Amino acid sequence: MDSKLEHIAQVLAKDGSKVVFFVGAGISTNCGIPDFRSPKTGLYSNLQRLDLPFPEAVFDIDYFRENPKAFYTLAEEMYPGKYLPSRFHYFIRLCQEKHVLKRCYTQNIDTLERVAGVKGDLVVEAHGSFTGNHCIDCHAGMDDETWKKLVKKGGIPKCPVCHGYVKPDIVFFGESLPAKFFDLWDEDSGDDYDLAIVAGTSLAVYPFATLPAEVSKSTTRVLINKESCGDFEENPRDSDLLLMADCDSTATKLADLLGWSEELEELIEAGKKKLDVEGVKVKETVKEPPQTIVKKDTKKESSASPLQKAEETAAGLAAKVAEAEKEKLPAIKKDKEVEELTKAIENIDIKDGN
Ligand code: CNA
Repeated sequence: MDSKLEHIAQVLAKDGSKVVFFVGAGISTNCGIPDFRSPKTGLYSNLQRLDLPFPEAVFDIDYFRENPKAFYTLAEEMYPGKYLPSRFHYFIRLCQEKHVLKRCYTQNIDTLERVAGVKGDLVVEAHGSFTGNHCIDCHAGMDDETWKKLVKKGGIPKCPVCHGYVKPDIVFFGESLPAKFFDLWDEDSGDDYDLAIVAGTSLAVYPFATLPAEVSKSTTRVLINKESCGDFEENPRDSDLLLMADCDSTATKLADLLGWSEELEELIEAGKKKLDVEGVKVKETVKEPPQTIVKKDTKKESSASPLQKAEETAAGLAAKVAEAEKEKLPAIKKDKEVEELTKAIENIDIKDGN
């Protein structure tokens, strides 16, 4: 058995251990929700149908003010209630049950940590979530049911008070992160965690991406991701543990090592029963998926299509760079984004939008 996994399991099994998670879209891809930046499958590779000037525009507040339609199309597809948590979400929950979970910082807006049963005070949704909607002008609230009904009909929810657009409380590029994020990180960052588990994120969006760099030197940092990224690449520590692997298969292996497998399965089964959701797009949670190691240079080699819309692509990139230059997207690490976009463009697989 992998000695890194054994080390992680030993820490998790210890009484009084303290673990913090920093997670991103990669922990929800097995639920059927695409991430942003995975080549071919990521949202940014499949947004041609929304006719955007650059991929991030769909989550950009300035673009949204002028062209809200693209976001609402995507929001209808991504709205919570259609997806079940992944094995990894339930593993986080199990850490809570074992009293080792101190906090889970998530960039995800899908609320699947909560759906898996992680308590609200232990989850920090750094980029907000679909729980709540507000007018972008006067900030009046709108209840979820009304908002959903309007969007489902293909409409654009407008504020009954001032007629501004009403959007869910997810943080767009150009907007501030919730106060809860800053307040809790102020509190948590001084803590000596035993483990900081970073999973399913490219660590490309700031300020979230700085969190792993800010944990104390005595904390063992773990990266569970299909590729290396962020501070793990730029400022690696001797004690870092890199697992270039699927999140769910790693959860399965850790649960096996810890003797938690039965409880993990029970949580997953109970979750499925409880969430009797119409039209759930569940990819059966993986039991033994391959340990996919995606090396950066091999991604480039895969299926570059000659059918790309070169003009659109070039225009998109140029617009993206111009936007970044103007600091309109402060949260994005520019060079990395452009590099990722270039790769995504090489791998575009035009889908029919269903
Ligand atoms: P990202 O930039 O798309 O990166 C995802 C990372 O996860 C990549 O490095 C992938 O290689 C990796 N990955 C994908 N699937 C797996 C897997 N099964 N196992 C291990 N690794 C995997 O996404 P980030 O979260 O880093 O970017 C932050 C953005 C994404 C936030 O603003 C989110 O709001 C936004 N986002 C959220 C969701 C969601 O809520 N589910 C979906 C799409 C985007």
